Amino acid sequence: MVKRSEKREERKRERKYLLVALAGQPNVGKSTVFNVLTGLSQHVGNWPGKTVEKKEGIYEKDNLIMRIVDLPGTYSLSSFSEEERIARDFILREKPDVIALIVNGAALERSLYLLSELLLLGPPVVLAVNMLDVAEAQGINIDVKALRDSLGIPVVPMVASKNRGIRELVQEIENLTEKKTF
Ligand SMILES: Nc1nc2c(ncn2[C@@H]2O[C@H](COP(=O)(O)OP(=O)(O)OP(=O)(O)O)[C@@H](O)[C@H]2O)c(=O)[nH]1
Ligand SMILES: [Mg+2]
Repeated sequence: MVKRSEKREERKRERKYLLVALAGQPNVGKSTVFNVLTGLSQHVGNWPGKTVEKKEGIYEKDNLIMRIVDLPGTYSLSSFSEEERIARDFILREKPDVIALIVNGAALERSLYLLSELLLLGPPVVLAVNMLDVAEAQGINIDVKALRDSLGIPVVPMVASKNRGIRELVQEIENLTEKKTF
């Protein structure tokens, strides 16, 4: 017979703790994704020694616990601005398990430079192509499969303000960390 305390220990062991960074340019929907995922668990403060706001929160579902950090919006990570330095230093120092890059699907090409910089930093990247409603209204059709195949990373179509694609983003984050041992 398995003792109750052993069972509890077993459940604890199965828990998966992940650190996830949300990156992207200003105004692409990062905070919308962050709010949907973290709800009331948010903690808002400042980055150490900086006047830039730091938001983090927890997403919890079954055995998955993700600490999510909403990085400052940046066009690049070349360290020209305080925001860029904060985003870059966070990724290099804290080594998140996954970086979720949120981009504006109506202006996709503008985000590819930031994507190329993130891919060089190490952690796996999932690309969330947001604002697809805006893209559609402009007659822009994004071929998600072609993007996925050419980039070789997971790509999630998304309309964050309508809650579309959020569940799929969590799933891709889980998939990327499947082989991680704790
Ligand atoms: N139409 C549309 N609007 C969206 C979508 N996602 C977010 N928005 C809206 O876009 C605006 C900007 O979203 P935020 O989540 O604040 O963007 P952000 O990337 O956090 O912006 P910064 O923090 O300023 O860098 C808000 O008014 C959102 O409601 C979407 O998929 N479609
Ligand atoms: Mg924001």
